[in-house]
Amino acid sequence: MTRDPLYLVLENSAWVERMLACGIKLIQLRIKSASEADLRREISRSRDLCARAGARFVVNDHWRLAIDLGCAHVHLGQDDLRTADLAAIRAAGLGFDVSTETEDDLERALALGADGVALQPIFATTSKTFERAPQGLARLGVWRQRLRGRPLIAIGGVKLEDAGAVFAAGADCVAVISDVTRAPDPERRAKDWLAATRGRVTA
Ligand code: TZP
Ligand code: MG
Repeated sequence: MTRDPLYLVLENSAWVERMLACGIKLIQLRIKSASEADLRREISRSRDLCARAGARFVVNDHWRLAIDLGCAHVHLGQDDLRTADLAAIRAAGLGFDVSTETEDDLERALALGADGVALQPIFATTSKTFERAPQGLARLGVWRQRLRGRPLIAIGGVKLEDAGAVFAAGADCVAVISDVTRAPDPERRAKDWLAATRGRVTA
């Protein structure tokens, strides 16, 4: 899929609606704990909101529901890869991105033909727990070389003030949670991100 350089990772459809209203064009719905009924409702609603706004919509983790609900793209972690049926995902016409931390993860993502690869976490973050130290910017350059033209997503601890350096280090796309959703004025921050990233050419 064509990437927008700015990728917001959001925890419910209310956030999706708010951020679409700001002009965000690439959104991941990341719900870690909910009943199947709630998941179905949130995924369907977010899918429809994104479609109406002309935004790309990515479902984190829940690849079976993403297939069932006619979504176009999923994001899978290394744990998800242990159980995900990639043939079924492909057969249903979905694309998939994969999270990576190590060289082994990267090799796996490449071997599986991931459509995009996320490197995590670039900087320290409180939005997700990691055992390893943050990757740092130089590691993005290593991933860039190995991925060739495949899209590279930078995620974890990235603030608007870092965006230029993160793109310069090789990222095509920056995925963000807290710098927008925990900003004093999330709408203002989303718009500032859009202004800073508009016009970037991405993979
Ligand atoms: N996956 C890797 S790092 C991360 C996720 C969901 C957290 C990103 O959140 P923040 O607040 O932008 O660091
Ligand atoms: Mg996952």
